[in-house]
Amino acid sequence: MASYEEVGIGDAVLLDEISTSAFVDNLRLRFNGGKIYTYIGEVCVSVNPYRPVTFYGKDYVNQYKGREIFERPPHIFAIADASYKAMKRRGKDTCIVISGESGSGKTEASKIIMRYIAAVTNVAGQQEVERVKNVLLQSNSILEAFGNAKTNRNDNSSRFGKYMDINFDFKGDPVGGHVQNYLLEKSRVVLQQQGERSFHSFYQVLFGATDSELSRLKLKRDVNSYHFIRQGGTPRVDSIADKADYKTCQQAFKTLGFTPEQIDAVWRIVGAILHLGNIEFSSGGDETQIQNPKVVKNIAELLHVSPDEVRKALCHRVIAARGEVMEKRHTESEATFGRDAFAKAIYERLFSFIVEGVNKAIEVRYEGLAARYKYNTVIGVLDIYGFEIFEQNSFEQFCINYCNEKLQQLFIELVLKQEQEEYKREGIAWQNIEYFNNQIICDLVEQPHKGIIAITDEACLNVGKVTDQMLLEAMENKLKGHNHFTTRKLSPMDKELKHVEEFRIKHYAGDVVYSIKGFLEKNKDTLFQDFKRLMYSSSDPVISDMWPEGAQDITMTTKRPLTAGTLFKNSMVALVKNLASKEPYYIRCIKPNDQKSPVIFDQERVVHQVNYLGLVENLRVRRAGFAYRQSYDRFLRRYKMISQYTWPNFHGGTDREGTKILVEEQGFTNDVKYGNTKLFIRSPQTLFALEQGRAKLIPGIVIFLQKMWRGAI
Ligand code: AOV
Ligand code: MG
Repeated sequence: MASYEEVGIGDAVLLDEISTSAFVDNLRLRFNGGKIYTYIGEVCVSVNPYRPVTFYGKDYVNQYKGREIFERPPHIFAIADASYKAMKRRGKDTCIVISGESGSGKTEASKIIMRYIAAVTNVAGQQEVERVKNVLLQSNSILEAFGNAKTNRNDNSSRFGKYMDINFDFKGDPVGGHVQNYLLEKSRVVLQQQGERSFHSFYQVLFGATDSELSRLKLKRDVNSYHFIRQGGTPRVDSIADKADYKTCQQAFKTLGFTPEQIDAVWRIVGAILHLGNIEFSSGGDETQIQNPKVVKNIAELLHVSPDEVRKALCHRVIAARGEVMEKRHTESEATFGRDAFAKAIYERLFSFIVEGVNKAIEVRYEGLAARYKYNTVIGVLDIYGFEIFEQNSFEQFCINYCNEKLQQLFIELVLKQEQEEYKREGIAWQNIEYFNNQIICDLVEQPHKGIIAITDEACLNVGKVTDQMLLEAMENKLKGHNHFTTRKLSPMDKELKHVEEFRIKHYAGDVVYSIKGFLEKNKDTLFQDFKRLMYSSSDPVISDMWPEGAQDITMTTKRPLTAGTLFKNSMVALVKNLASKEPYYIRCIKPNDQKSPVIFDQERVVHQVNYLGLVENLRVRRAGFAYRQSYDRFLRRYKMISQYTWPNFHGGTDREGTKILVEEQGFTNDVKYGNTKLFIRSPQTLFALEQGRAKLIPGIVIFLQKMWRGAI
């Protein structure tokens, strides 16, 4: 609450003026004063401090534990606590949705929330709960090792989406959980932009494994020897300790109960991918050959398959036509394409295997008490890849940015809905506030038949005949005139669209130019059957089990699998449905500058983010009706000292009546409305006055109480 704050205004609802500049000025003031959290009612805005801060320790946990949001200065702990209390006291499933652009602090926020929940639970010290908490916390280091990478926006950028449910028993202790992962950006395995890296795991093993481990993986301790991971030209990153992270990751695998055989297989697959990247093809005559058979041998040894089968799978594909099985030799470019698809697929499968392992370690075990009560509530924490714009944007950025559109849509619906419902529930009249509704952009992407995903799917049906350029033309035909979509052909005067193979989407968070190149292939996501059979043939059961579809008979016709775009869309629809069924809490993360600096507050960048996150509209909605609301009992408890009729206790009736007497005596009647269970206060000034009245009296009350305790009164 404002009166506690020494820097700026803690809850923007109390600002004198509601405007973007007033809101951002306040954020800047607070950022410069080391206050990174600011509320808009119960929404927590977090500005990335880009430096280690000291306010997450046990002392802070104690300050926020069990308290109401408005009682203490803004902090992410208060939001975590509110969500935890709603779950524990009211039996509600809740979720904490963390959003913001790449590098704004979402992943850090999700970890802080999990550590807070771990810190406030299990006072009885039960062993199983301790184990679950430990697994929940340690799972992060593995998931980040395999799913995060350095990008030009963030040294530890999440390249997958993560939604984690934490299950609680009837006492409010965590008894298990579940991780749902969303689309890993697997193209990174074979390709990185300048200044970026592949997934951390590759560098961790090269810098962290012992000499003997490396020699078993047939690897050299030299990033530049491996084509797949050297393209970005930045093998070392100051903020990343690959060697130590490798150790942490190994330890986490053990804690999570991965067997030594599984851990060994994980790193052998990572090693095999590094070797795969060095396979070179030549096409002497029309025979595509592998130039470096030694590398094939290494791959075969690591995957426990026959070298001859590796060579065959890389150079041919077996096809069944009219019941006949034939071998068809790849062209050099087909072979390179196959190799890359193979590397991406086995990494993606490995990642799913790891997520599955994490889930096995944290799934709820209904033993003992938990079995008897089976009472279970959930807190979900969503940490997903943030909105991003790169030099070159492709299918992956398209999916990531669509995901952010969906989350923004959810925010709009829920924040408005919640507010409206509260007024309705409490019997208070209310008027709508206008938002920019991004539903139109969600539709542009996901609508059946007319959306970009549907158009791309349709093009993918015509195998071999359609090119990316033709896909773009199909989009131009169907989306002509759409306010949020354009191409060079549709807007010839547009200087930004330099190439014919580009299209631009006007996202809620900014304009992004995408290159259509690779869209069809990435959507189809082809992997030749031969590789599936190869992996299934592995004599290592860990690897073979990852590829059950390799057992399938070649002559069997298979149903066309869903495309990557449609799978992603379906998973987003399911995610939003899940989140909407829970009581949501929001953390809105803001990136103060693009230099990762703890001292720069780039006004323009922040204004941009505040605008697209709709924070000022959020603030208006919160203020339009009533800045503050409080249940009658809490209100009375907090302010009863102000009135002689209510101090030290009100005996003349209900809390509502006591509240009414206090409000009338103070002359605030015209500024409040009495809801069914809560008092609604319209203007921040009233709250200020109440707070000041309280603050003035408190020193006197403290002295009074001290004297009383000492027996002086
Ligand atoms: P993101 O999750 O939002 O980006 P991160 O949580 O990875 O962003 O934050 C990026 C970096 O900012 C971290 O590695 C820290 O160095 C710093 N940082 C963020 N929050 C804090 C904090 N509360 N205290 C100290 N440092 C912080 V992305 O995953 O790229 O969308 O895809
Ligand atoms: Mg992240």
